[in-house]
Amino acid sequence: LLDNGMLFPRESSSRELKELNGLWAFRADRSPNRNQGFEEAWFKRRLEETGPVIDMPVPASYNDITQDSTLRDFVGWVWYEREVVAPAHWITDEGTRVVLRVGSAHYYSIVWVNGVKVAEHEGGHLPFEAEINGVLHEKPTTPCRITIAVNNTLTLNTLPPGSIQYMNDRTMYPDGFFVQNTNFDFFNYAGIHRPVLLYTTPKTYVDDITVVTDFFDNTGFVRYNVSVQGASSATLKVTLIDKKGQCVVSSNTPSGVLKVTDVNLWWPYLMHENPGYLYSMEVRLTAVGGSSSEDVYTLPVGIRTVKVTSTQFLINNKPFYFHGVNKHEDSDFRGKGLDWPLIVKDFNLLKWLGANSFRTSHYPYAEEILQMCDRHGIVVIDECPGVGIKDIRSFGNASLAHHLTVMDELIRRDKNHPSVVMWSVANEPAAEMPPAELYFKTLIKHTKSLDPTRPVTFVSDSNYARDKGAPFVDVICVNSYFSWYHDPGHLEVISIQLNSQFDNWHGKYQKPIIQSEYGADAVPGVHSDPPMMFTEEYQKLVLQIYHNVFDQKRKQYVVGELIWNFADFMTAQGITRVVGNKKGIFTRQRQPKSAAFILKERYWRLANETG
Ligand code: BDP
Repeated sequence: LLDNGMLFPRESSSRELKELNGLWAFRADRSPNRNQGFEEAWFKRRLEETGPVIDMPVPASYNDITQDSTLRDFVGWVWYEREVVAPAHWITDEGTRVVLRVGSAHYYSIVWVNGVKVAEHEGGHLPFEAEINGVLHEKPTTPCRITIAVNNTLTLNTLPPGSIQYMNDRTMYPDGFFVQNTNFDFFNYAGIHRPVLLYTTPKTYVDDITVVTDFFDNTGFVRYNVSVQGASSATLKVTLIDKKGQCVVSSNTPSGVLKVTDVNLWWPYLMHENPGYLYSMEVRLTAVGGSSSEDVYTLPVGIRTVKVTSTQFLINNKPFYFHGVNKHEDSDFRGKGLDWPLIVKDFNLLKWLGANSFRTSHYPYAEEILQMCDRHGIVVIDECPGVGIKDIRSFGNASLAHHLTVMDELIRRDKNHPSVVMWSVANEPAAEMPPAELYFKTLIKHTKSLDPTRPVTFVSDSNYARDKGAPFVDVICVNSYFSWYHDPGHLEVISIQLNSQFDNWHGKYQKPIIQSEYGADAVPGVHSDPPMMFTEEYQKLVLQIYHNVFDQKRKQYVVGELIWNFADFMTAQGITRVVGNKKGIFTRQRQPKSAAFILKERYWRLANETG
């Protein structure tokens, strides 16, 4: 198990923060074995001293920044570097702990500070950090050099998995030719995708906080646990503050239960006139002994419950119906890089649409996005990067061990977000393969042991009768593309096939069902009547026919519908993708296709009917 916390870095009276976003020096290691950077120890000197560099924005994927297709499609190590001058007192003050944090970098990262390795991390969608006091320059005026090497290679044991295929026929392929194969349908964008920053804490500090909430009548309960690192003895004060800034309850113990009278519950968007209510939990820690220092960390807390019955998904004991979307972190130029204008635009579009939820298909999104969900009451199914687990070798022990670690890291980061109501451990794995049974049994049991309070699912596209993972999930999530991947062009099959799908799954498992994906590609501006595949009319009709069936089944046990996809997104090049996947109801530039208006009308109607 992981031995330290991963609290979102926040400024406070005891913590400072310095963002390192902006331009970094950059070079892809194009040597045949992609190993020149290590052989020549590029981290030991300034990057521009070891070869040519270009400007690279952070955060951003590097793929779409230049005009060079070989960089867009690059596989291997790329090197980032920048210098920073830390405030002098960070270095001179004995009591200050300086931490370097990378929000995420895809896929494998190694970090050096002043030539000394400080961190190594596998996995492209979760943060990692290192305490760097020991390697900061002693002279406060000297800049400190940060080097980050990132490798996007995916193998059978990475998450998501992939494989490298060498083409050795020299009559067909140039020397050294290889391709990165993947089993997922989005571009394998790479680079430093989320903010890099330095922050400080005192040497005795709040390392982690866990909250679990409940309520009874008008009283809310916040069960909390604070873990502290540093001095062996410290005193602690925990205060819960409401939106008006009033202290509602406080305590002096590192763990306990805070009782909140006249509680304001956290409600989803459109289910309540005041959605997304957050309290602030201020933790004030005072180290006792030698240098008595204070650390202050404030965590937003939403008080709500989640429960699942055989036919319902309950939030605060009220039936919740997911009318929402699947998304991607994806946009022009930035690829998967965190971008505030895009994030805020997307939230405005979600609200315009009347969407109350989304799934983080197919990997954990930036924590900044979850914070927005908390504040706006957008409900989240939090998915790990377990997408494309199709090869039987990706069900082996090495893969499973890494998958368990990813769940550790995901839950450590996201456990306190009220918006997160369910974990999804995978998308469309080959769940009918024999090893899938033990794999999912182990994975879901592990997830539940890390967080006993939230339901767990994985998203299935396999046959209800042969799916070996479904017995272990709390909610059945099914993807289907009737009249698209099956019976293309035959809209008349949708009703019967969708009804059978629901009857079969619920008949077998007696669990609530979410239609976790459905949809059709539409090239914006392409029209035909009668409708044909790839036109806006066809996309609209597919949705409408699905909706008619949802309307019958949601009175029984269907608890949600998530369109595939919120917006068009980039994929690998291939014969079924016209510059990316076009199943968005918005274009990649976030303009509506005809289907968006159908969905908007429906979601607002559902909001009025179901709350
Ligand atoms: C589903 C996948 C999703 C794809 C979608 C599609 O879960 O990632 O993008 O199909 O093909 O099977 O559009």
